This record gives sequence, structure tokens and C-alpha cells, in this order.
Amino acid sequence: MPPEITQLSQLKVISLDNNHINALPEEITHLPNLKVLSVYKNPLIFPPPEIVAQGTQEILTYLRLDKQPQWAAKLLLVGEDGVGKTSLLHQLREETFDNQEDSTHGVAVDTWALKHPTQANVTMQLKTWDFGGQTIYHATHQFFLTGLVYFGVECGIRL
Ligand SMILES: Nc1nc2c(ncn2[C@@H]2O[C@H](COP(=O)(O)OP(=O)(O)O)[C@@H](O)[C@H]2O)c(=O)[nH]1
Ligand SMILES: [Mg+2]
Repeated sequence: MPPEITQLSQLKVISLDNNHINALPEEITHLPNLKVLSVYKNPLIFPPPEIVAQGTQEILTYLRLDKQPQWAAKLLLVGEDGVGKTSLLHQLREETFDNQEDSTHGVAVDTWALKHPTQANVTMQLKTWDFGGQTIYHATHQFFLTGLVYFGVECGIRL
């Protein structure tokens, strides 16, 4: 979709159903009268499908927010019990090593603030999800993991 679409200031409805569109331009958020944006049956990756499923307003909000860098991400540590996931996390956070580290049960959610490698005034926030690796928890992993990572856990691959 060309960015010049913003010149159609009276536009209220855009229907792009059944196309091969994989990204929407941020420019459509500048259309002052846009009420309905219909994008059913498109291979959209931007915004991601879970946002698209929520409807027009959420799509527009997502496109507007994308202009501001968020510097936040999720870090998942998965793998068999006792391979050193929790210790690795301590090491990354520059905490002390505990050779009696207790086994993690369920999932321990925490944060890791780290400096941006090139932008001195930016601190990135990682939400860390440290999973208990015991077999008993494997059935619940599917609710948190998708795609290749989940495949690895299911096959017992030490990630
Ligand atoms: N010697 C040694 N022990 C480690 C290392 N990493 C973890 N451990 C120990 O191995 C055990 C399991 O580690 P832990 O981080 O709890 O593994 P997790 O179950 O995968 O989270 C703990 O007793 C740790 O102290 C390592 O690099 N060297
Ligand atoms: Mg652990």
C-alpha cells in the first residue's frame, strides 16, 4: 500500500481482504477519518496476527507505538533439569555463582537490565523466564513456548 494513501483524508473504510499483504504502512494511522480497516486473509507479519485479530483500533495503536523504540524483550531459558540454566542467568546478571543452586520449580520470572551495546543512554529490559526442566513441567511448557523452541523441549534437546 503506497504511503500516499494519507492524502485520502476522507477515507473511512479500507478493505484489503484476500490479498498477499504481509505488512501495513504506518502512514495509515494518519488517516483522520479511518474507522474500519479490514485485512482478513492476508499473510500479515506486521502487525503480528495476534494484534490483527483484535481489530482496527488495536492495529492502529500497534502501528503508532512501533514508531517509538521499546527496548524490551523476553528471554526464555528452557532445557533439562540441572544443566545450568539458572546459574547461566546469574552469570549473565553478574551475580555470584552458587554451587548449591536449588532446582527451579515451575517458572521463575524476573528482569535483566542491560546496557545497549552502542547507545550509551539506553538500557534494555529483558523479562527472563527461567523454566523448571523437570519432566513433570514439560506438559505446561507448551503454554509458553511455540515453534522450534517448543519442538526442542518436546524432543528432550538440551537447548
Ligand atoms: N561446576 C559447575 N557447576 C555448575 C555449572 N553450572 C551450574 N552448575 C551447578 O549445577 C547444578 C544445576 O545448576 P542450575 O543452574 O540449578 O541448573 P538448572 O536446573 O538448569 O537451572 C547446580 O548445583 C549448579 O551449582 C558450571 O558451569 N560448573
Ligand atoms: Mg533452574
